[in-house]
Amino acid sequence: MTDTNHIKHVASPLARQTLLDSNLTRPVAGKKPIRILPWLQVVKIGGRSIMDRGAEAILPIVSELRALLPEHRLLILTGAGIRARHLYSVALDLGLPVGSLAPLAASEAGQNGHILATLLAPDGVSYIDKPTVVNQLALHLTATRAVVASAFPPYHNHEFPGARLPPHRADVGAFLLADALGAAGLTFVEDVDGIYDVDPNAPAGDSAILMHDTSAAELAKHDGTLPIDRALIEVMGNARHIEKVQLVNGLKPGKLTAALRGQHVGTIIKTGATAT
Ligand code: GWN
Ligand code: ATP
Repeated sequence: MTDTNHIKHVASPLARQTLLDSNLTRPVAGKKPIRILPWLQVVKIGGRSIMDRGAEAILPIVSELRALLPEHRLLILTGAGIRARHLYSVALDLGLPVGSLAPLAASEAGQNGHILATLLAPDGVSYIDKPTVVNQLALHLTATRAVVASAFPPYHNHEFPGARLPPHRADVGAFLLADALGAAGLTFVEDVDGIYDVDPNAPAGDSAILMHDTSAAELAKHDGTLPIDRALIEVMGNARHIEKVQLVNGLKPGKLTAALRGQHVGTIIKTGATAT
């Protein structure tokens, strides 16, 4: 009889509390999470800014990634690009909800990943699907130096309905993964030298000023356009491990390599995570 009671009443410090009261949950949930893959470098390759440009932009990046393999173990994530934007316009015209748009766009990020992985296949690099990223990344990165996956997060029908376009896109997905894994770093590879005060490719972009350093808090106050998903700003503000990310120009050979070697060659964005 006593035994049955023990089994039914599993001892847990959270058993009798509401999980919404942070004063009660803090003693249990306040601990910093462990770093699952502290040696991992995550690299997000822009869909529109790199992959859509074809051979001219992709082949130099492939050479650079290939040369980096002896130095780093990489999770290479790809964004969606122009095909997703076309999908958005067709689907919006038809009145599809945001939860239907999210997986359509995500699949385009996956297609870019397949392209990149195919080019890196002779170096032992393969595309791995999301369940494999979640369950077997350590196994794969013990067998080989790098893998490629889709950067898009799998929100699908759970995508937040506040806007018609999915707010959680490839940049957010890449950051969420890197932070959850406690990776050593995250680098965004795009077609600009970093984040400017205004879009350098806009009509008045000639006088745009490059920000060498910025923070999630500063970007939250920025009114204009940005080369990263807006939702990434809030996600970075609540980061647990990744203290900074760097955005570099993948059209300039050597920038990605320098960034992975810890050099400041683009815009460094400080997140809300602290070292302790
Ligand atoms: O298809 O390229 O993973 O890794 O968000 O879901 O829309 O799926 O709906 O493991 O689960 O197109 O089929 O596709 O890109 O996302 O994948 O080749 O269920 O390996 O089956 O979370 O790859 O795909 O698009 O990433 O981003 O079969 Mo794809 Mo994506 Mo593959 Mo994945 Mo979505 Mo799965 Mo999924 Mo769907
Ligand atoms: P995805 O992976 O989602 O397809 P991406 O990572 O390739 O996207 P884009 O969305 O194309 O990136 O963002 C890069 C573009 O952002 C640049 O080419 C630039 O024109 C534009 N941009 C807008 N505002 C700014 C800004 N303030 N600073 C720098 N670039 C900006």
